[in-house]
Amino acid sequence: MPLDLPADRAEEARAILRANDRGGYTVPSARMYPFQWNWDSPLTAIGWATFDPDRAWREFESLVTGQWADGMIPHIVFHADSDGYYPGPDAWGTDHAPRTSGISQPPVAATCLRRLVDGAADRQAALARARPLVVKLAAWHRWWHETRDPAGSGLVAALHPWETGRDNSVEWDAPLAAVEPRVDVAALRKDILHADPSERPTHDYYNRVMTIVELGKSVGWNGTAFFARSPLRVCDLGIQCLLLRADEDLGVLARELDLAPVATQLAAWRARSLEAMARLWNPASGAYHSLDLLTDRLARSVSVAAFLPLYAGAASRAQADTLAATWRQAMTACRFGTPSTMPSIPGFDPRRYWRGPVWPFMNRLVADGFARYGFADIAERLRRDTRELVAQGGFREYFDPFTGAGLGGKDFSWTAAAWLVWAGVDAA
Ligand code: 9WN
Repeated sequence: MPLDLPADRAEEARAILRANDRGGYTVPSARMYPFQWNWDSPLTAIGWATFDPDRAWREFESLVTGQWADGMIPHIVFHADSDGYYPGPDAWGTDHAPRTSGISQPPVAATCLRRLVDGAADRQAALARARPLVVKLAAWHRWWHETRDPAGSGLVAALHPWETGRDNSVEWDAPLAAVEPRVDVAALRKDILHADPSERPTHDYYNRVMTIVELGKSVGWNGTAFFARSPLRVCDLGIQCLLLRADEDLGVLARELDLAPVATQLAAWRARSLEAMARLWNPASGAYHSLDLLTDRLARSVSVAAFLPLYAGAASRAQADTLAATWRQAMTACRFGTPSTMPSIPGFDPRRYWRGPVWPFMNRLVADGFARYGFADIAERLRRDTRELVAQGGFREYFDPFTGAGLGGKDFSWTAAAWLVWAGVDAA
């Protein structure tokens, strides 16, 4: 049955991107997140590309101005001052112009860049514009594969829950329990002024994650020292899979640009990471999991990242079938897919940040993965669910998987982009 959609949703989505534009970069949400975020930015750029391709390119070009000498592209670039967010630049205490945070975020940029090139009217001009970006993104991928995997195990490490982008996921409860809080930042928080506290992490969580920031600061944000000393070191299934996919996509661009050594290096990293994926599979749960690299324990939680091995092309046929069954099982409890944590997991909460709610942009990635393995029905179900969520709840940050209620920030950039490139587009 066709949905009864307001005719102007696409125009509303474009208006959100324009309103969140700060001149070359897009803030995720005007009041709540007033800077440029690493993984929001390319996922938003592909939305810009549907009506203003030049603006899409500038989104990438502004993001890489935050790149550090060691290759890292930080999770926030503070291009301009704003007092609406904590932790701001002073709390991070990094030494870079423009000012940045000290950690990274999931590497989706190369995949989005490939999409931009593939959609360009003039491919040769697009490749020429992509060249400096490809070189910079390859340096960032090197940072993941070397600084964050010094032993060359094929599993890259996140040192802070915010690096995973699924900041408050149940997956990080056990690793964070081992981080002794050494600061009290409750009075400094601004997120709970913009969103209902019951939809946000606890004070105890903030004290622990800011303790990790203090540790990073104490070692001068030196990548090697931070890796060695961080009290939290996890292989996040999300980063691992998004990097696998991004290595593949960056490799395609590098080959076309005659950057043969870069392409060869990317293929070698990808092969090593693919092989290491076996360590993340648990046949008993029928899913992949994140791994605590300090204790060598797989997370018990099954999160939305469990389906990203499909997006990465890392699952076998049999594993893909098992993952489809796992997804269908979770959906017997939910009206809207995909919950960020499966409802059967202790700690699941349908309204709290990354512990249950649905993120529209994440649905697009999961749907892409299922489609890649031939599950067109799941992909289409996800598109329709996302369409309905946004149609009835607006361009919110996240949604309750039971009721569909819109939660978190409003007028969200990557939700608008997911509409423009996917959820609001009629199926072929
Ligand atoms: C910390 C901007 C970001 C997203 C993350 C999401 C949330 C920040 C926060 O907002 O994280 O990076 O302060 O909660 O969890 O995925 O990139 O939209």
